[in-house]
Amino acid sequence: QISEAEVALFSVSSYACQRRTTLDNHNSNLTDALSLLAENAELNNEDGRGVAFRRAAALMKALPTQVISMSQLRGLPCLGEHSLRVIKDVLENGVSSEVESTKQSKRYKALKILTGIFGVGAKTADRWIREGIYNLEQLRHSGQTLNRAQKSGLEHYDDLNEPVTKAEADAIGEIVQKAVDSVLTGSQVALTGGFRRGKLTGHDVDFLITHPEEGKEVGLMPKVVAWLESRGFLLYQKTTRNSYLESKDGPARPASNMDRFERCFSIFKLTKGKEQETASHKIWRAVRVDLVVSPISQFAFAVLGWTGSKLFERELRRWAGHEKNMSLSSHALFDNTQNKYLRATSEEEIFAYLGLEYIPPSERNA
Ligand code: 8DG
Ligand code: MN
Ligand code: MN
Repeated sequence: QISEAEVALFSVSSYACQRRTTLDNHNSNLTDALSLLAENAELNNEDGRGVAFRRAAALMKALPTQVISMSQLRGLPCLGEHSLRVIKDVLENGVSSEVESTKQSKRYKALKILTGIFGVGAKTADRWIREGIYNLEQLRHSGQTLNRAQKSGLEHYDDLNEPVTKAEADAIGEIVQKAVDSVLTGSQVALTGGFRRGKLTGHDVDFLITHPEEGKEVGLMPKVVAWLESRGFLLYQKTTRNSYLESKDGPARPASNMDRFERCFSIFKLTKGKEQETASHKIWRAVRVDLVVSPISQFAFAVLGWTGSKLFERELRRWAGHEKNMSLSSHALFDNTQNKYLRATSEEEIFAYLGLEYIPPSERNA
């Protein structure tokens, strides 16, 4: 038994963007439980609950040591009544009964399977479940009309649910660099998303493309896609054009958290190395890849916005709005007090404008 005096107390900032969150997590038993409940809330379109559990999980990820007693959590932010109940259950019983029953539930299992299909979100999955569809077999025989993304997602289901390795991300990076070099010399490709934060695996690979001369990047995406397509690298792609200039709600205040860059959601056909060849003798695998093109003037904001984690980004925007009266997006930072845009050419400058200590990508794993 540990006495009160021996218990280490933590002091942690309340915004995830004020904290350094590396990949080594001393409380994965607790964060796994909270993350599962967050995921379940999101799958049920309960966004408020989802964010509350995400914030609680992120706080636990940032703690420097393993939590062994509830008393250590006194005074910590971000832990609501419900999250504390889950944590207490895990500390006392090794598991959370709510997590266990969620995992076992027919609805959660079906939501996981169905949203595991690229192109299927929580709303579609819910509709299918209400029609009695709980798995891929039932979906295939249901006669449901699938869109192009969903058809492709179903076709490559196993590959797309297999984590992407860093080696695969690098191999795809080389292909993307080659495509970009071929269509516009001087273009730059940056790896963003989880791999930029140092993750060893991911659900996709995210790239940001720009050109040092403003305006040269216009129309780049269709050319890159055509290059990749003609060489058989794409199993699926959907390009959406840049809608930033036409937007009426102001560049730093997009109508949703979707940005307006020219972007391409794709599925790459990646040829496997000899060592990765499997018993199936399939010599390639499908990999989800996101490509985004940004003008150089917005590049720092785009890199910051696409590096994640999702919660870190959400917290940055909340910090900007609530604490600084600024609006941050992947395009720009607007100061509502001075009524002007704040220009930046690096992530460091953006953190400085926000009055935050610079947090490198490897410490944004909130
Ligand atoms: P993972 O793929 O390994 O699972 O993790 P990740 O790389 O962190 O997640 P992601 O889903 O690929 O998202 C990467 C970052 O991109 C994340 O910070 C959120 C951001 N992002 C989207 N969609 C959009 C969008 O439409 N606009 C902006 N600005 N950012 C987006 O995923
Ligand atoms: Mn990613
Ligand atoms: Mn992505």
